[in-house]
Amino acid sequence: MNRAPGDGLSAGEVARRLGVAVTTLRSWHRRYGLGPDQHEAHHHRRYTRQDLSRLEVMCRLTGEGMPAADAARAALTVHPLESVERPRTGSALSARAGGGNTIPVGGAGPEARGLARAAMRLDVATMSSVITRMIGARGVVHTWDHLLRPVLAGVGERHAAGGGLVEVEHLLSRTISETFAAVPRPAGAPTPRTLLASADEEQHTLPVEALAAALAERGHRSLMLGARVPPGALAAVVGRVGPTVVVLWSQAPATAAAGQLNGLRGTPLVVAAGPGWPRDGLPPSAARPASLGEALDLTLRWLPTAG
Ligand code: B12
Repeated sequence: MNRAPGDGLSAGEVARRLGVAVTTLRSWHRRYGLGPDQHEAHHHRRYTRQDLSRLEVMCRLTGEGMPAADAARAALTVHPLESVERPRTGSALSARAGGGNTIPVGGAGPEARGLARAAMRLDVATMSSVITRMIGARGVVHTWDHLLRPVLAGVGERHAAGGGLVEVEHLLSRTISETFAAVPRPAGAPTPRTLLASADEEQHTLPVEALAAALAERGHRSLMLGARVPPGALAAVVGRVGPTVVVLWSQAPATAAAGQLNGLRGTPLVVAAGPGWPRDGLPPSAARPASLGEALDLTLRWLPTAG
C-alpha cells in the first residue's frame, strides 16, 4: 500500500499494515483508547500517522510479551492522545487483548505468547529481538525449551488442526535459524570435532541448529551440514574430517532409515537425535538423547575442554 497516512487510513488498511486483525484494532480502541484520534460524526474513522505510531508501539510491546494493558499505557505515554479524552482505566484496562487468531503455547511464559503474536503478524523484527534477548539472558538451551519449542509445537498443532499458517511456520523457522546463526562462534577454535546433520530427505533442521548454537556458547565450533544429507555424502564428510561426534537428526519415521548410521561406525560418539528414530533396530552404540540439554551434555563429554 503506497498511500501515506496523511489523509488517514481505514481500520482495514491499518490492520493490514500492522498485521493484526481488524477485530484486534477495535478491541484495542474499545479497551485502551488506542483508536483514531480524530473522529467526525457520521464518518468512518480514519487513522492518522500519530494513531499509527501509537499502534506500532502497542504491537511491538505486546509482541515482546508485555501484557496488552501495560503496552497500551506505554503507547499512550510515548504518543499521547491530543484531542480525544483519554479513555477508561481500571478493570477495562486489565482485560487482555483478543484477536482470536492465536498460536497455542500451553503454559509457556509471556515471551512465548509475545513471540507467537509476533509470528502471527509476520513481524520479523520483534520475533528476532524476543529470541535474541532471551538467548542473551538465559542461554540457548533455556530459550529452546521455554520459548521456541512451545511456539513451534503450537504452530504444528494449529497447522495439523486446520492446515494453513505455512507462511508463519516458514518465517518463524527462518528467524530462529538466523538468530541461532548469530550466536558468536568461538574465534580461533580448532577444527570442529562435531558434525551435525539432518537425515536423508529430512527438512527439519532447527534442533541441530539449536545444538550448534549451544555448543558455540560453550566455546565449541561444529560443522553443520544442514537439511537432507544423503548417507553417501555424510560418510564422505566423516571420512575426510574424522569427527569425534556425529549428530544425525530425524524428525519423522519417514527419514529414519537405520542404515544411514552404518557409515558412521568408526566415529567415537554417534547420536541418533529426534523423535523419528525407531526405538529398536539402531546400532546399540548410538546414543538417544531425550532433549537438547541431554544432547549437549553427551556431546560435551567427548570434546576437549574449551579454553
Ligand atoms: C518448523 C517445522 C517445519 C519447517 C522446518 C524448518 C527447519 N529449518 O527446521 C518446514 C516448513 C521445512 C517443515 C516441513 C515439513 N514438515 Co514440519 N514442522 C515444523 C514444526 C512446526 C517444528 C519442527 C521442530 O523444529 N520441532 C522441534 C521440537 C519443537 O519438537 P520435538 O520434536 O517435539 O523436539 C523434542 C524431542 O525431539 C527432544 N530431543 C531429543 N533429542 C534431541 C536432540 C536435540 C539436539 C534437540 C534440540 C532435541 C532433542 O527434545 C525436543 C524438545 O527440545 C513441527 C511441529 C512440531 N511439533 O515439532 C512440524 C512437523 C514436525 N512437520 C510435520 C510435517 C508433516 C512436515 C512436512 C512433511 C510437511 C509437508 N507436507 O511438506 C515437511 C517435512 C518434509 C521432510 N521430508 O522433512 C509434522 C510431522 C508429523 C510426523 N511425525 O510425521 C509436524 C509434527 C507438524 C504436524 N503436527 O503435522 N516443517
